[in-house]
This record gives sequence, C-alpha cells and structure tokens, in this order.
Amino acid sequence: MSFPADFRWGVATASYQIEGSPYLVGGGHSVWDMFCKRPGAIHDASNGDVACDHFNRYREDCALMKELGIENYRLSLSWPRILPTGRGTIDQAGLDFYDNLIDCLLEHGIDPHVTLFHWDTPYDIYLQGSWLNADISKWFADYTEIVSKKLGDRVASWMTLNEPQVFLGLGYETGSHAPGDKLGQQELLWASHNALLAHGRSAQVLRSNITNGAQIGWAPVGVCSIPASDSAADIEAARKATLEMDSFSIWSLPLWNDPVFFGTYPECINKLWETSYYKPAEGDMQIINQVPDFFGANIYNAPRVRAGADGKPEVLPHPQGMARTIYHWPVTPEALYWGPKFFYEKYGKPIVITENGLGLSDWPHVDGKIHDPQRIDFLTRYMREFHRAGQDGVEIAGYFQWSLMDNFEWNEGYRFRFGLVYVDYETQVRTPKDSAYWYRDVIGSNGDIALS
Ligand code: IFM
Repeated sequence: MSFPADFRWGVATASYQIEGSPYLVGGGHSVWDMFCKRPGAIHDASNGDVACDHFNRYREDCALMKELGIENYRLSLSWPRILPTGRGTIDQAGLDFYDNLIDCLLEHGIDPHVTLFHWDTPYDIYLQGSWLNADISKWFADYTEIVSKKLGDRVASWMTLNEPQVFLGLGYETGSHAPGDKLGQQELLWASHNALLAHGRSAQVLRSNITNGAQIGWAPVGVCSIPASDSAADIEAARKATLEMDSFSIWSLPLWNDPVFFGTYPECINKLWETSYYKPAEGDMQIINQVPDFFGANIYNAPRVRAGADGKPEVLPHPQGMARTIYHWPVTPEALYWGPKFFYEKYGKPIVITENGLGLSDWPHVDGKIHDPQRIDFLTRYMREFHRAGQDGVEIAGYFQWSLMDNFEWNEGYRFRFGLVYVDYETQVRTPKDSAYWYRDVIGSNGDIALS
C-alpha cells in the first residue's frame, strides 16, 4: 500500500537561513543579525547577511524546485523584512518580495506553505521586551493581518510559529541562540504563554482573512519517545513520556499542544502559575485554543524509554557507536512511527511532518557530483516508519524534508549541510545532490521508491 493519494511531499526552508538579511536592503535588523555580531556566538563567525542569496535568486530557485519535481514548498516570512521595526511602517519592497515569490512558486506549479515566524524577531521588538512583553502577541497579530491580507488568497497552508521550544529554549534558557539570554523558569513560562497567545491571535486573524480555504497549523518540535521494547509496559512508558508532563520543561510537547488543542495547561503548569509573578489574563486560554487543522511536528530523533522500576518512564542511553548525524543526533527512524502514533491518539488531527532530515558534511566528489548515500538511507528509513504509522491507522497527510538547500545552520554557521541541493557559498552555484534526484523519484512515485 502506498502513501495516501493526496499526501503532500515537500521541502522546507526559513527566511534568515537562506534569504540574505533584510537590513541590507531597507528592512530591519532581527535578533539574529545582532547575535551573529557577538564574538564566539557562531561557530565559524559567519552570519545570514548573504546566506544563499535567495532574495535575489528566488526565480532560479523556483525553477530548480520545479526541475526537482517539488510540489510543496514550506518557506518562512521574515517579520523585519516586512515591518522593519516589527510594527508600524511597512517596507513595501519587503512585502512585494513575498508577493512575487508566492506568484513565482505558483507559476512553477509549486504550492506555498508559509510559516509566519521562524525565529527572526525584529530587533526593535526585542528592545521592547520581546516574548516577555504581554503585547507581543498583539504585534504579531498585526503583522499577520498585513501578510494574510496580501497573500491570503494564494497560500496552501499557514503555520504560525516554528519550534517555540527552540527559540525560547536555546534563545532564552541556554543562550546559545539569539538573542542569547538566560532567563529563569518563571520568565520562560511567561514567554511561552506569550508565544502561545501569538499563535492564538495570529490563527484568529488568518481564519478571518484567508479566502482560499487554506489550512492553519503550527510547527513545534515533535518531542516524542520510542519504547525500548514491544512490551506493553515499555510502550505505555513511551506514551507517558511523550504525552504527559509532571514538571516544567520548555521542550515538553504538552506544554505547547495542550493549550492550543484543549485550551488548558497540564496540571503541573497550572500549579506554577499559582506562585508565579506573571499571571495569564482572563480569556487568554480561549484565545490560545485555536485548534490547528493538522498536527505539525518537526521530528529528527527521539530517546528510547522503558518502564522503570517505579513504573515511571526511564530514558535509556543509546548503544555505543550507533549511527549519528554530523550534529551527533542519533538516527532513530522509529521516531516517525511512535511520535505520529501517540500524537494522533491524543490530538486526533492528520499528521504533517513539517521538518525531517539530517546534517552531513557533503562535498563535490571527483566526478563533480555530490553523492550523499547516508541522506538517502536516512530519509528512506524515516519515511518507511511514517508510512507504517499510516498503515496502523494514523492519518498521515504530509512530509516536508529539511531542507531544500544547504543553509545557515544558526550557531553552527555553514559547517553542517542539511540540503538536498549543495550550495557553493563562494559562487552561489546550486548543485542537486544524489538525494535530490532520489527525492524527485519519491515524489513522482508517491513514496513507492522509498518503500521498495
Ligand atoms: O535548521 C533547523 C531549522 O531552522 C529548525 N529545525 C531544525 C533544523 C536543523 O537543525
């Protein structure tokens, strides 16, 4: 049995990682522009000033996607490209860029899937408290109003926020991502609440402005666990570790999806509010409770858990020498079976893998081609597991490979390559890797190539 007939195969990118920075062409600075200037913040001291120069080369990139058989493209909009200071005056050239890009995609037969926020917070918003300022969700809704009025007739699906766990966990807890802050638990929880409100208000605006029946969702990290064995006890332990939380962690999925899908926080979070300096306002939970049309999840790997002696889930170490990507992330294809299975049980919406892929150190071989068998093997294994979830009754609706092309990998700079297309950053020449041609055949066969 194949993937569903209407399954969406796509690729994903993000504005700061590929476009080139808006502040150099009349837009505003983002927190990433400022963070990259800090000595030691980025592994190779690079930045997103030019990145893949997609801002100037988007026509060429659309043509390349078409050549590679890509039918769905998940891009993100840069908030400071459209509103240089985050609110108020629009930079028309910035908005026109996305208007033209969407048209160009459609001309090439590619459906656009738009993420409103993939981490490039306008720097002026940061100066006003950013995710700690209770007004940020209103500013985000205003920004949504502008872009959805302009693009709301042509986008196939919208995602409000990408990976809130990461932009808050790494940006505000460990400080390894922009803006490089290290906040305490109460502030982190407050920032999370404001991010949830941003999702809610933005989804409300989208629902009233889109005119083409587009779907609305979001793309948190699909944090999940894999049972260490087939025993009922281990499966239950993995289910619990995925779907429940008993203490605060910015990474935990129920912190994010329970409020959005059910309008309630997990019990342990409600307890924290009782003693918190910050308090949600009356009506906030109704605003947050904008149920997505699909369950978006970015999944790369997952820990293995078993039922511990006290019945609680216990994380097992991965075996010595197991397959790992260049990030040292473990290769755990079963994450695409168990994650979707558990999510579907609890949240009941069709699952879209909004990101999945791996970073490698690819280079052009002596024959001039870029051979990346590990990527093909990795993607095959993950796709098979996602398909298996579908066979077991989970509604599987789409899969977006991360990423279309090599790009700026945040604090790691350009050293990790996630693309199906190799980018020579000196010349900006794009060369499809073996995996790009293989993925073209995956799409063309609706996944059969990956299953056989
Ligand atoms: O490059 C990132 C992307 O921006 C968000 N998800 C994970 C990818 C790989 O680290």
